[in-house]
Parts: sequence; C-alpha cells; structure tokens
Amino acid sequence: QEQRLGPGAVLLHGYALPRACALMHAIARIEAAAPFRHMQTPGGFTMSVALTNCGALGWISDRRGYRYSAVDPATGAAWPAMPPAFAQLATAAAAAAGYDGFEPDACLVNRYLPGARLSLHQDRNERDYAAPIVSVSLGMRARFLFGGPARSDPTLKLPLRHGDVMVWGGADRLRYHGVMPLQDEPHPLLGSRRINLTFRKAG
Ligand code: MD3
Ligand code: FE
Repeated sequence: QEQRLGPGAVLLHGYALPRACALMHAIARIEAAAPFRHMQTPGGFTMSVALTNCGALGWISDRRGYRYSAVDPATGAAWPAMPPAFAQLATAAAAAAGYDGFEPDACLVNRYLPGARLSLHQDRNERDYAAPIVSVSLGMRARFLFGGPARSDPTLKLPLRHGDVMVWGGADRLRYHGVMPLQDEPHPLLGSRRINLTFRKAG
C-alpha cells in the first residue's frame, strides 16, 4: 500500500516486487561492465557503500567533490545504458506518486554489505530540483533515516524492505536522509546484500 511521508514523498510498499527478478538480472549485467567500487569522499574517507551507475550520467565522488560524470572514472568508458525495464519502473512509480513524465537520465546503484551505512546528507548535485527522485530497495532490510530541511532536524526511522519504492519531490526534495548501518539478516534471494537503485534527472 501507499504510505505518505510528506507533501511530496510517498513510500510504495512492494511496488517493485513483480519486477525484482528482472531487476537483479539487469544489475548483474551492469556490474559485469562497471563493477561496484568504494569511492573516496572529498574529506578523504572511503565510503562503506559500494556503487556503480547506469544511464547517461553517473554519480561519482572523489577528493575533488561529488558530481555527475558521463564516463566511469575507473575505465573512461560510458556507463552501461539504462535498461528499458529500469526507466519504465521509475516512470511508473513516479506517476503513481503524482509525478507525471519523469524521465531519469541517471541510475545510481548502491550496494550495502553488513555494516555499510550512508550518513545523513541532502541530494543536491542535480541540475534541476523540480524532478522527483525514485529509489528502489532490493535484498536485506534497511533502516532509513528521514530528516528535515536542516541537518539538525529530528529524523524518523523507516524500515525499507525488498521491493519497496520511495518517491520524493516537491517540498520534500531537499530533506536530509541516510541509512543506518546494515544488520546481517540474509535475504532469501540476495543473501547478505542490499541493493538500492536511485533514479534521478541529473542533467
Ligand atoms: C529523501 N541512497 O544514494 S535514496 C543516495 O538507500 C541515497 O542507498 C539511499 O540516499 C539508499 O543518495 C536511498 C533515497 C532518497 C533520495 C533522495 C531524497 C531519499 C530522499 C531526497 C529527499 C528526501
Ligand atoms: Fe541521497
């Protein structure tokens, strides 16, 4: 069912479940062309989350900052194309949440192993904040932190499970958010992993 989290934010429980198997096969192909890697933060830390990308633009981080790149910095080659099934799912989920015509040009694929976490941050490397963001959770359960417009605002802890899809836009677009350290509760299909797809209009 749908859970409204704010004026522009909706959690669609299990929305991606019918497509989960196809998504995992597509992720295996993306991973073969552009392997998961741990990027450096501008502050010199190594991210505990490993990532890769597909689509015209990919989110990257290094000592110079966070940004989008048309090429994989590890190889200099273009990121793998966004599988049509990915774009279709993101467009349909956005429409179900009230955002018609969402056409993502970037899909960040995050991989969490037990202990990996994502500290509280805002997504602000995109050109246009008018487009929503669509996020698809696969595999192990995560405790998502849903904050406010300021880092110091109180956070709500929200469980995200295999197949859950979140859509964020409008007034909720710049909320702080993060992911608590993952507990090892192996998933029947994915084992001790969590994969998150984040669809954005970045360019
Ligand atoms: C809430 N990834 O990669 S996106 C990220 O589970 C990121 O890997 C999360 O945050 C993950 O940047 C899931 C969820 C998300 C994205 C944008 C938001 C939540 C948001 C913008 C405003 C509020
Ligand atoms: Fe984020």
